[in-house]
Amino acid sequence: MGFDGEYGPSTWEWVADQAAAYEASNGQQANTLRDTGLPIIVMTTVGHKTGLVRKVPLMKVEHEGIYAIVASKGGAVNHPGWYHNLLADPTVLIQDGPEPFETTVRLATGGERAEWWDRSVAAFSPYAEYQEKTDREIPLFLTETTA
Ligand code: F42
Repeated sequence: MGFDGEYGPSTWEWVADQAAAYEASNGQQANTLRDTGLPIIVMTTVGHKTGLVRKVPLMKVEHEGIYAIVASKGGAVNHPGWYHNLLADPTVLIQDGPEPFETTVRLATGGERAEWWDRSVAAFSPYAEYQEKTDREIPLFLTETTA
């Protein structure tokens, strides 16, 4: 199926709406988190149970061409569904502007995770509150360097 399979919109309407508006405008609109002015990206994964194409807006945390993908889900008790998709298949599309690019992601651990967690909180301070809210360690993936 891959990324050209059937699209499965988020069950959170505001999220599905943001992904749709971002894509329809080539990243020119709906590219911040509500009125915070903070930039977002859109990640595309393939549902590991359904095979559906899933589009996931995320806060933009980028450094030297590498993006952090923070599975915060607002500090929810469980990881977001897309976390399991990434474990099953680390190949994703990342859209940060007009054109998505394909890359793979890997879980960050140890010192590298700590460095990127600080970078993520600097970009979006609520991540720190989310981590306070939940006992799970919020997973942080990194994209491989873009080719
Ligand atoms: N979420 C974050 O975790 N981090 C962020 O930085 C972030 C920023 C952000 C900015 C703007 C915005 O609009 C949303 C933002 N979100 C952020 C929310 C994010 O886009 C996701 O909505 C959120 O992380 C929850 O992801 P989720 O995959 O749990 O989505 C739920 C709501 C959902 O749609 N679930 C689907 C459903 O039908 O219930 C299934 C999704 C899925 O991928 N299912 C898999 C499949 O096979 O199809 C199976 C997954 C499994 O559980 O095994």
